[in-house]
Amino acid sequence: SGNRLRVLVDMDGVLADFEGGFLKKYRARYPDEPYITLDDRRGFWVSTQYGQLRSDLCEKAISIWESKDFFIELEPLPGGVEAVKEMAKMDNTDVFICTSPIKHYKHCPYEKYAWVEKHLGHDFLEQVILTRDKTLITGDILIDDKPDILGVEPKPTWEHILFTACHNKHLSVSPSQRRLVSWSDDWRAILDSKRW
Ligand code: UMP
Repeated sequence: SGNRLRVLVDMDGVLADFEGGFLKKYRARYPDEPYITLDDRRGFWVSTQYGQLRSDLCEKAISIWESKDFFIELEPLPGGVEAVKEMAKMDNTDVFICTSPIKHYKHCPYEKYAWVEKHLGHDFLEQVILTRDKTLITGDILIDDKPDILGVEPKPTWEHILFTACHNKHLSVSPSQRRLVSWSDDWRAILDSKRW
């Protein structure tokens, strides 16, 4: 493992369409309530923006992803599953899925494993890391759509590659922050830039 590349890949917003799945189920459950189009999404926290729209919509939003079958029914984002499978087959490359479960644990952790099994296969369950603190996980690269990834470790080992999502596309990030615009973007070059 000494000179192998370790890639950590986030799940919601990177492999699984959390935002699209949320909006579809929110509109079905609350057809008479206002909503935020994906084009108007700003900020990582859906619940915060819905709470700003009207205070009671914060808990209505939360009720959607706390429901049974929310996480398992998320559609894969274009090219993500294929990219992860290809990465995993590359020489000297280890891929882990690094995802934060919600604290309402009745369905989410189970369904995250079930999603990986369904889309990447049973053997890929070996690669799943559930953690609320990604700064504790050692890796060379973390591909994640959350702009600020903080935790108890002030100097994480990984370079955060910001995966573009509806909520972060307008953000001007620091010049040193690299982005992956989609899975059609050149993720292979980003991996190669970290090899030695
Ligand atoms: N999540 C919330 N509130 C929101 C948006 C997302 O709790 O407003 C949850 C969904 C995911 C987790 O389980 O946060 C995000 O995890 P990562 O993508 O950071 O792994």
